[in-house]
Amino acid sequence: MCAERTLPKFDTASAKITKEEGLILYEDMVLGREVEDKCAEMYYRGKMFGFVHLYNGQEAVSSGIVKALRTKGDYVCSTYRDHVHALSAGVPAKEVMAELFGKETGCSKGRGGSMHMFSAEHGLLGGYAFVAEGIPVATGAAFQSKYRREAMGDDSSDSVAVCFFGDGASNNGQFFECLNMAALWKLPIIYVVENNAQLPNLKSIKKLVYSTWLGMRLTVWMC
Ligand SMILES: Cc1ncc(C[n+]2csc(CCOP(=O)(O)OP(=O)(O)O)c2C)c(N)n1
Ligand SMILES: [Mg+2]
Repeated sequence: MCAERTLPKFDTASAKITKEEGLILYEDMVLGREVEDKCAEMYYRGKMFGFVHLYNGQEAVSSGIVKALRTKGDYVCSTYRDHVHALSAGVPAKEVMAELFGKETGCSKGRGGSMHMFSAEHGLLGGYAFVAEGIPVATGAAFQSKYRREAMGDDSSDSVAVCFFGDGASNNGQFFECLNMAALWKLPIIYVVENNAQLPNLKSIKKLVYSTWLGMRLTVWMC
C-alpha cells in the first residue's frame, strides 16, 4: 500500500497582498459571481440552450490563480465549468455572455457555447466538455514553451500554463499520463484540482474516501 505523504507547509504570513491587489481579486470574484447568477437566471428562463455548468463558490480559485499570471503570454486551460476562468483571464464579460447566447459576438463566435469558451488573445486555451480533455492541451502548451526555449534557443519563450480540472478528472488516464510527462520533462505548468467533492456517480461516503485518496495521489508528483 502507498504510504501517506505529508503536504509541504506554506508560510501564509509572508504572503502579503496590497490593497490594490486585493481589490483586483475582489472585483474579479464579484464579477464572476454576478455573471454566473445572471447566467443561471437566463438558463432557467429558457433563454440559453445546451448545458450550463456554474462556478458559484469557486471564484476565489480562479481569481487567485489566474490574476497571478501575466495578461499576455501565459496560458489558462479550463473545463466545462469555464465562464469564470474566461473572465479572470481577461475575456470581456460581454463576450462571455454573448457566447452563452450563441451570438457571433461571443468569444468563440457563438459556435462553442457554455462549455467552449476560447480566446487566443487572452491565452485561454478553451473550456472542454469531456472530463480531463484540457489536461493534455495545457501540457502541450507548456511543452512548446520549454521546447522553443531549450531546443530552439528562443530566450523569450517563458510562458507558464495553468490547467484547471475537477476532482473527477483525476480518475482519467490522461491525468496520469500528462502529470508523468510534466514531472519528467519539468514543464512550466501548474495543475489545479478544484476539489469541490462534486463527482457524479459516486455515493457520498465514497466521495469522502476519494478526496483523501486524491490528496495522497497528488503528493506523488510533488516529491
Ligand atoms: C470523458 C467524460 N466522461 C464522462 C463525462 C460525464 N461527466 C460530466 S461531469 C462529470 C463529473 C466531473 O467531475 P469533476 O471533474 O470533479 O468536475 P466538477 O463537475 O465537479 O467541476 C462526468 C463524469 C464527461 N463529460 N466526459
Ligand atoms: Mg468535482
